[in-house]
Amino acid sequence: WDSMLGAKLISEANFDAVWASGLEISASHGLPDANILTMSEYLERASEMNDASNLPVIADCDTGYGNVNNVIYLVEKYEQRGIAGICIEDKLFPKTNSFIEGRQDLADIEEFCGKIRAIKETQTNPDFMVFARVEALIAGWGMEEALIRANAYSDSGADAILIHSKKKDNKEILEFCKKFKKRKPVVVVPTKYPKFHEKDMPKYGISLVIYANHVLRSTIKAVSETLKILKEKKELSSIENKIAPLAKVFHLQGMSTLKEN
Ligand code: SPV
Ligand code: MG
Repeated sequence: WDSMLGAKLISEANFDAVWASGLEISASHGLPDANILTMSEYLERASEMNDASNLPVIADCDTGYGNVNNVIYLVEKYEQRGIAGICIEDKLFPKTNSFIEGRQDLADIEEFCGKIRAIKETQTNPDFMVFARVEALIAGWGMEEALIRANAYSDSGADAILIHSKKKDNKEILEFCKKFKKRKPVVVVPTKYPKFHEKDMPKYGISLVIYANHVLRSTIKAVSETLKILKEKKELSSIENKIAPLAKVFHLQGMSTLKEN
């Protein structure tokens, strides 16, 4: 899926920010979400999203692509390209997507805190944000571990805590929020627990929701359906009302400005 068109549509739909998803960027290259791509490749896409929309871009930076020195370099580069904030997760490089079954090794707490402190010391724009993502629940290390980490990352200067869960309901997220006591804004990614309604989130201290893969998944389905119809050589007119009109394409391309010029 296209980063520039995607960001334009997100902007048109009046969202507050664009999530430069590691999963989506990897998938758009036909590659697993496992740091097969390099930092520069992820940055290139995040940067395209930033250029194409008037929204802040929050970039998924996985584990920071290495140790604290990689993270320092990353912050310099992402800030230079105007990215509004980054999210780093407490796993080991190379990470794998949180929903892949099997072992998910977690970073040493102190080392991860060092990365957060380094980001805060390196950033030159005071508004540049770092979300620290806690993977303890994903890795099966339990609630206590998740809270120890969320508190340590908060103490190290994280602007928000992203708590990730792969449970089918929101129970562990709610337990986390209650015990975390709104120490920092909480960010959630309700891919696996879609019944948790946004209107019920603020009272638990949840300030931001990331719809991490819904655009990619809807694109895959829509494109596959169109291709099926084309391949079956049904009448072309049968898809005409299912796809965007060319006028929409011209609009996204800025054709009217071109004509005016
Ligand atoms: C992403 O969009 O790449 C994320 C969210 O990190 S998740 O896929 O749920 O890990
Ligand atoms: Mg990711």
